[in-house]
Amino acid sequence: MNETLKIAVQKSGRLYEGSMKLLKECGIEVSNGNNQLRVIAANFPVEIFFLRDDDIPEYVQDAVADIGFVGENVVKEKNKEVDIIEKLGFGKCRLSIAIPKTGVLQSLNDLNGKKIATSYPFYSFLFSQRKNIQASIHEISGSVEIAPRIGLADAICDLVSSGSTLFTNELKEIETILFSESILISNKTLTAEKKIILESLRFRLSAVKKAKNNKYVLLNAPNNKLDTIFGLLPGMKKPNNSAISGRRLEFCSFCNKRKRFLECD
Ligand code: PRT
Ligand code: ZN
Repeated sequence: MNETLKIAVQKSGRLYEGSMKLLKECGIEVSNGNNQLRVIAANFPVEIFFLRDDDIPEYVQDAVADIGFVGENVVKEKNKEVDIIEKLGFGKCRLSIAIPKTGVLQSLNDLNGKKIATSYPFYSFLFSQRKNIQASIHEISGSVEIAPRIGLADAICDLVSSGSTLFTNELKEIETILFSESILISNKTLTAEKKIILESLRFRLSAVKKAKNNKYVLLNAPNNKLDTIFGLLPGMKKPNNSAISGRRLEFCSFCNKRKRFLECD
């Protein structure tokens, strides 16, 4: 039987573009999913399911999808039975505790007996237990940053990336409880055939990662300077050195096309 690997990605939102770009960089051709729940790749045995990010861990746990691209923050909060495979390098942010810039609260210890508003109640609770803070956790689904100003809570626990939302709302970060980025998660009981497809996808992902960390530098230089240049370039291996001495290319000054090789003087 020819199986396909079902990949869950965010339908719209901050992770959608990064997920689709990564699939494209892996050479997987899919249409962009506008108003579709599911698309099948043209050239690789995968199908993409477009879902709300909050639902992805559960769908992967329940094998509605085999794997998913989702924020580590969501995976930690939902606490489902999935395997965390690898980090994907986009959607970076941090989950932090923040308090009003001016006010009586100064540090984590001042949160005892206080209210923390968050969309991450499970992870915030775990953190407060670990730090032995007796705070009450108040779950809200959006606009967490306004909670202290409207008197709903004394502090917040929310995602931060640039920090401008906190700044605009006169809040300051006092503790980061999780550094997060998009990760690849997998169902725990993939068939042997699906595991092979996943391995092949992971091979492509690692090639994309390697390519992002490397640059291809092409330069012409005099022979007597090559050792100095090799010493300066932090390449993976010694750069390739092709001799071009004795010949040079001539380009047409009108169309810029290569005309011929000339012998150097
Ligand atoms: O509709 P759906 O449920 O799928 O999407 P969503 O609205 O729940 O999620 P979305 O698209 O906002 O975020 C998806 C994922 O992006 C999150 O789960 C994180 O993994 C990641 N991510 C990265 C962020 C941010 N950066 C981020 N800055 N998610 C949210 N924010 C918000 C944050 O909540 C706060 O309101 O941006 C604001 C802070 O940003 P700065 O730049 O002002 O600090
Ligand atoms: Zn969501």
